[in-house]
Amino acid sequence: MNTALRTALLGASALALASVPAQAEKWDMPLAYSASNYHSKNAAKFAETVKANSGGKIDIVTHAGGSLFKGGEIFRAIRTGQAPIGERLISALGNESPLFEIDALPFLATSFGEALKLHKASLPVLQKILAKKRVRMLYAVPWPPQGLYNKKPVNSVADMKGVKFRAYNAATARLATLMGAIPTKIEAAELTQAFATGVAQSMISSGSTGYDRKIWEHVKYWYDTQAWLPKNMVIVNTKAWDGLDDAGRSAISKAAAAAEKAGWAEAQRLADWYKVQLAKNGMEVGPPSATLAKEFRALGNTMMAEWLKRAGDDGKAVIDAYKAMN
Ligand code: PCA
Repeated sequence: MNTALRTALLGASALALASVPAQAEKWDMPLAYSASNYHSKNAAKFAETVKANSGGKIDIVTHAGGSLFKGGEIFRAIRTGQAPIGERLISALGNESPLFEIDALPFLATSFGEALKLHKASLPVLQKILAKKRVRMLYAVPWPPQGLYNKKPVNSVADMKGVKFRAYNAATARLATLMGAIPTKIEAAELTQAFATGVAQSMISSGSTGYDRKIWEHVKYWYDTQAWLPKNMVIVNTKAWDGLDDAGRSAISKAAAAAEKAGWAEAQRLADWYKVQLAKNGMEVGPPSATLAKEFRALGNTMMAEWLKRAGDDGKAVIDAYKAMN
């Protein structure tokens, strides 16, 4: 190749490089739940919006179903910077702080309206705790109200004695123990296998997760106990966040606000639809018996008293702020 041609080619490729947006960021975003779930779809839409808002400079790629990091690994991965951004079930982080368990306390907030108030009341203290761990919450979206899945009919808590119970956080494990059931922690991504092999026979979760995992292949009953509405949150590593310019941070903040709004609306829209799908696939779906409802409330009171002891003044302050909103 003659020198003139080589110079021309090098010049052309340098020009091509220069036309790539300066410092385009590619961010991998681990998600624990299946790609078809509305939380994951909402995160994918959030990623698209960030890309559009940033003129292509911030390219977030979602990895659903625990494929990049498993649910139990996601918080640590983001805290340590292995992943800049990701989604995690807030109440599974009770070992980081009891405050994270506030949205999984039975019967504290049992409707979408109450859950939104609890979200607003708890957000400032949660952001403070997260900031100490070098993490920032961008948005949070609820799961529909939690109900009891079981292989056999449940008329009272006594029917749960010795049942192998799938827990997704410390609160559901504690509830199982209080019922006389035997808890095992299992991520949603591993649920189908756990029920198929008999490792789990029961759980408390929304119609959403039962639907995603085709739970009717293993379990016949779902009791609509409306016990609480836990939330997923999308969090970003503070160093990654601080590394963006103002325009980048604003692109993400705007997309996060839109995702939070859309996510709450979608959860609410789907809540009844999921119940219909469970019934259509042969499950018995209905309210708990008066006895079960009463016993559940009593267990909820025990758990609230236990939590208030662990969560101290910060916990009490959030509960008081929440109650003042009602
Ligand atoms: N589904 C998630 C958490 C709460 C819910 O409804 C799960 O079962 O893992």
